[in-house]
Amino acid sequence: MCGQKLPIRALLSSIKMHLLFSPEIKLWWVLLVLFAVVSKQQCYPDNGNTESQVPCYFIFGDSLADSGNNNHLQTLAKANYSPYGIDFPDGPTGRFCNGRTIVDIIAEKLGFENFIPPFATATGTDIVSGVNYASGSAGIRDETGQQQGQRIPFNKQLRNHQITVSRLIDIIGNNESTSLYLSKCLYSVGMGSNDYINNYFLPQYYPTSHEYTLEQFTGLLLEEYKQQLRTLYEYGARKIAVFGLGQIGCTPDAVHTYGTHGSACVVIMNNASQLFNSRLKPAVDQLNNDLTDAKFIYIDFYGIAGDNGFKVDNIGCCQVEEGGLCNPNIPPCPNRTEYVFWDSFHPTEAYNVFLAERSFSASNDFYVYPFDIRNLVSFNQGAAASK
Ligand SMILES: *[C@@H]1O[C@H](CO)[C@@H](O)[C@H](O)[C@H]1NC(C)=O
Ligand SMILES: *[C@@H]1O[C@H](CO)[C@@H](O)[C@H](O)[C@H]1NC(C)=O
Ligand SMILES: CC(=O)N[C@H]1CO[C@H](CO)[C@@H](O)[C@@H]1O
Repeated sequence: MCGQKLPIRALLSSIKMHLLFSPEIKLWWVLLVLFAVVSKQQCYPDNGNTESQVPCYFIFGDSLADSGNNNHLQTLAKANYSPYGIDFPDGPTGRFCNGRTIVDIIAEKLGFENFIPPFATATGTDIVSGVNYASGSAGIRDETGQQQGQRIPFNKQLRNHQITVSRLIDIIGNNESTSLYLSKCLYSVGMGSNDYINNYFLPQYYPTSHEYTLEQFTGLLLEEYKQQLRTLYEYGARKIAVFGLGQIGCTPDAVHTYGTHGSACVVIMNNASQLFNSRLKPAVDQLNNDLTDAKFIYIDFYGIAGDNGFKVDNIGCCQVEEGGLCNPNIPPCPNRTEYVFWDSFHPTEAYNVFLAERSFSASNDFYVYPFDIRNLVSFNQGAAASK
């Protein structure tokens, strides 16, 4: 496949295809269409419809989206060994899953030929289709996850994105065209789980639960998160999907570590998720009100989770070691499509498909606000700004 290794002429034409209607390059129109036809014939001889719905997809997050950024870091939060990747075409890559993560599946639905490359290894023109900055154990707060070792907190992921933007300006050769290009891309952000799991609920390592009530801590998280999302906007993002927290009290690790006192899940941790989500939704409203040429959407993973029909939702498919990640020496369960959890924290590919489908094209509006990713990518910002 040549999707990430296009020759430079085809690459530029693919960038310019997405800028077709920008006035300054109208003159190039005919020439570019020619280029696009040529490049398509060279690249995708057997596939009729390969145009992605957006030119690029930038991914911010934690282990639910990490695709290899932690591989070279000194941390316990790594998944670049078997049986991780047992159902992934390239085997173990650093994904905390047996197969594709939710953002991989979203990229496929958008029509990308290749998975979005991790920042750690993306070079040259790889970055034009987007970059994945996600890092296992990372959080909104910089200190989150530090008991595991190195990680890339959201603040650092944003600085890495700034580096990508300047590389893109070099490739595209023009600041304004780059801004236009970046405004057409999809951005997804899923942070916050670790600020509870690998911070607030670990009083032996972090002082936060002594210093703040759950409400206060959640308030601080949301203040910081809103600021970070504004920074993403300042770097040119205009179509941003924000993932709410899932039921963090239902992971096999939470149940094992904290006990449930008769409930199915750890109630206080699920309360934390709900509190976070209940503040995130109005934050999305506020961002949409303040930044009228952008569109933020909120995806309710907590609600979606309540609706699943999986047979096994309380134990992971692989045998785990003490930290809750898979034991490399024991074969995982064979019937992976029947499990919600792959290890003690992370969903199986089958469950990721379930989440991605309901985020991408929702059959109703219960869990997407104000609409789904499919509508976000086709959203016309010009129309929104002139309202
Ligand atoms: C969780 O939230 C419910 C509903 O708000 C509340 O009644 C309950 O006391 C909370 N439980 C814990 C352990 O915080
Ligand atoms: C999955 O396979 C394992 C091992 O064969 C078996 O013990 C388990 O009951 C199966 N689970 C389901 C839900 O079929
Ligand atoms: C993509 C990008 O860097 N755009 C910049 C172009 O220049 C203006 C003004 O200097 C900046 O505000 C943009 O951020």
